[in-house]
Amino acid sequence: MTYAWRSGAYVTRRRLLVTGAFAAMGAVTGSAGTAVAQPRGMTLRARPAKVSLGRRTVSTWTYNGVVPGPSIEATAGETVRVPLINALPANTTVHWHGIRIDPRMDGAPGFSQEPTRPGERFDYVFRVPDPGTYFYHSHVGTQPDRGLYGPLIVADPREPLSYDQEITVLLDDWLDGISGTPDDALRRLNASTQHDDTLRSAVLGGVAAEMHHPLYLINGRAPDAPATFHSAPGRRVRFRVINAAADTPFRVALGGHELTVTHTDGFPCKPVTVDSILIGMGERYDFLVRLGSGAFPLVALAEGKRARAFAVVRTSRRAATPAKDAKVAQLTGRMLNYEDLRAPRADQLPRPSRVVTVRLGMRPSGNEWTLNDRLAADPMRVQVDRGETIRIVLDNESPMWHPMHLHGHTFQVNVNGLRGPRKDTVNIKPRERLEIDVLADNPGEWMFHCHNLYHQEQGMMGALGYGPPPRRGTTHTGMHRPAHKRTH
Ligand SMILES: [Cu+2]
Repeated sequence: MTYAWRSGAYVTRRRLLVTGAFAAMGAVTGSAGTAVAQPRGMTLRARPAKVSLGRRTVSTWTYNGVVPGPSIEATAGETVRVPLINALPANTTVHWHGIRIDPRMDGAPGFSQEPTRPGERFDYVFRVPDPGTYFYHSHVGTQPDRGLYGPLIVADPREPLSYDQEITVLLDDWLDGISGTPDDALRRLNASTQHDDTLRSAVLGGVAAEMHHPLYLINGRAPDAPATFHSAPGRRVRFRVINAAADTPFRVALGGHELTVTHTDGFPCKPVTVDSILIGMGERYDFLVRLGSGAFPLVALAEGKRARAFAVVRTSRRAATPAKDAKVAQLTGRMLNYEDLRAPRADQLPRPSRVVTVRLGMRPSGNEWTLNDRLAADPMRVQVDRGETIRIVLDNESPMWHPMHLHGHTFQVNVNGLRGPRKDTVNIKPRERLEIDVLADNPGEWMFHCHNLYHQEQGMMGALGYGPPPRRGTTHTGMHRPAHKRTH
């Protein structure tokens, strides 16, 4: 534990990523936040492993043999060094989701980086310009629906919030090694033109997902052997919630507590207090909670799926452990809306100078998803000039919601003419139009895609690029890209 003098009060800054196995022993992983910048590094070895998800052990692909992968922690302004060693039987990359990164380090195969081949190594070296809650994951094929993801937490050297403890929560849906592999799941979807009508969610305006996953996880643990986060009554805790799932939007609540939301996708927002948050794939929310005394269910309801992920927040040794199906009144209380969220003045982007429309569509096949009628093989491209701000109107003409993610930038959502939150991933419901303002401040050729992994693999992948399109067969960095090395 370290103490730092801030605004006339001692602030305790402790960071805890508690895995279920460690929590069961009363131990925690993670390191104390410090005021002194230190070089950060962590080798990621992508490799097959057997992992325990609670009562169930599965064979999957991991970073360093654990799910989630190790927590990578840095301070804004630092340079992070992460050698990737590929011990998988397939090409892979690491994408640093939400980071305004050097494009050569973005892990976007076919855009700005060659994938790393089996047995090879690639050194990711990049600066993290902005504090906040991020994560990393493979960006090759269906690999993110295996165990290839982990948290990336960037501390603010001038953290304005005061709190006693941090808890990082990674949400995931899991099928690998239980109902085949994610590639099997994609093949099943590609062979079907019908959507499963049981997967409906009122808050997402229709069918919410492509499939039922057998398990829903918090920090790699299923509800039958949940992660336990240990704290103390009266502590003010900063939760950092990351939705790393492939196909599951979650509604998150903590039994008996309100949540004061402070950050959207890493960036600050004007604090707003709610009972629950809806979090799409690729989104992150930070919220503060003053904990009561007891043992409380932390629940992530899988929207449309009649299932949940579950963990326990314990501040009392004596309190009975809540049941995994415990009723949590907050789930049906006031849910966070984008309309509730405002970026503070310092984080507002310049007004846009022009408007571009991107239509989200579904082909009559029912299993191909388009951006401006185009599929990933011949992608839509939004062209920008360095320094301009453009407004992108996301017009969802398809019958499903989509969490759209832009690489390399954080945009500002324009909510009913008001200056909404800074985000890099935004949910658009069926038949909804939503405006995002993008400041073109990071030249490169960037992915712009649906973060439903299966929609991405069924075509919903476009580009945002600076200046004229790159020549075919080259990447933004000018590397020759031989046809045989294409990943899809
Ligand atoms: Cu989608």
